[in-house]
Amino acid sequence: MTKAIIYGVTGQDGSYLSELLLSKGYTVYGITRRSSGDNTQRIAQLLNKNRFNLVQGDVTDTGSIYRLLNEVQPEEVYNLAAQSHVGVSFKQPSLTWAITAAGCMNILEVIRSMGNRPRFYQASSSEMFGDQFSIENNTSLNNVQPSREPYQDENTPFSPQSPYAIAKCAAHHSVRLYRESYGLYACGGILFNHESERRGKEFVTRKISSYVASLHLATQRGRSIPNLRLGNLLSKRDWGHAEDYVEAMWLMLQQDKPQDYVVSTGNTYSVEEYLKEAFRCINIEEYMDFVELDEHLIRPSEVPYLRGCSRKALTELGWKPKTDFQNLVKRMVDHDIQSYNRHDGVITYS
Ligand code: NDP
Ligand code: GDR
Repeated sequence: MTKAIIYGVTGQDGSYLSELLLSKGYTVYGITRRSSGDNTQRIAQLLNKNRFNLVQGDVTDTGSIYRLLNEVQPEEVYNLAAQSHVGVSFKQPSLTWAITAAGCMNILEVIRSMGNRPRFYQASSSEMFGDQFSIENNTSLNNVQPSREPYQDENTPFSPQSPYAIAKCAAHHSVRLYRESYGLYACGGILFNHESERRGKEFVTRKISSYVASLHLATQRGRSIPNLRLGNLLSKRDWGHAEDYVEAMWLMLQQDKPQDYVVSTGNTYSVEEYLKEAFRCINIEEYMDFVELDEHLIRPSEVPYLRGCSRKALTELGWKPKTDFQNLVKRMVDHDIQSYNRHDGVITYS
């Protein structure tokens, strides 16, 4: 039976990846850091499954990584642990570095020291591209449609624009270095934004979908609620669904040769377009009547445009996204409306 360790199991991706690996017959060791409160809402449905084990650990603590990996002797290790909020990384840069950059190095070092080395997946990010993009005539992103729009792929240079992105670049380069210097089977999945019904509420898509749900409920009850405060509405993101993206993580570790891959939909939309689409789900066209721009939510530096080209993942991994933008927004808004209705104003992750 294949054993996998997942750092970051309590997060959005950790929960979907656990479900995927369990469905493939794996035994999963999900690592959670010590918390004074319950941080297992996204994996509540897995806690009493036979092949799922929740174990305490932390990527900043190398000794615990060493003991755990040597005790479990897994075939695969997925590092999804991070301080993953770009805005927060400007306020807590050292913590972001310790978890997001050094945490990856800590795991790599332990794997390097092992006799039976597990395969390693690192959650790299499109944020590493920053303000860089490539242009090429007649590019076919995801081999779906011809296009002349700028895009990012495995050959686009990195130009990180936040402490978070700097930390992710350091981790990504560490993965490459350990692969090339020590022969580790280690891959960096350069994933573009992926969202879901389990997305953290502080990320813009979930912030909007949960607001729209609460507005819908309030209107039905004849009440009003304060406006939604947002920062930059102009930035463009390539948004997919997390459930599709964890499959690409797994596929990367099943190849003959370890490599890095871009994972994306190939389509880009502005934050304002997401906003518009979300309000459309509750039949409101005049969405700006409910929005206030808050300059405190504007970041010191922004990533203006992300649109990934996943041709390599498509041709080599056979991976393809299944959920398009309109479907993603609808799924998130519908889920939040149902969740508000069921739990009387409380939003859930399942
Ligand atoms: P989340 O923020 O939802 O999850 C992050 C996870 O890391 C949580 O389980 C968190 O635990 C855990 N964690 C934080 N600090 C530590 C630590 N010191 N030791 C162990 N675990 C820790 O992120 P996502 O699921 O959205 O993303 C997964 C990974 O993919 C992250 O590394 C993220 O940076 C990266 N990524 C995400 C993208 C996206 O669009 N979602 C795109 C590209 C990359 P706790 O629950 O206790 O906070
Ligand atoms: P991002 O996601 O920074 O792309 O990082 P986020 O949802 O935080 O921001 C997307 C864009 O929306 C703008 N924005 C706001 N963002 C937030 N969070 N809150 C707001 O109120 C708001 N208003 C406008 C932002 O400025 C930005 O342009 C995500 C994370 O999951 C990372 O971990 C991951 O690596 C990248 O995606 C790919």
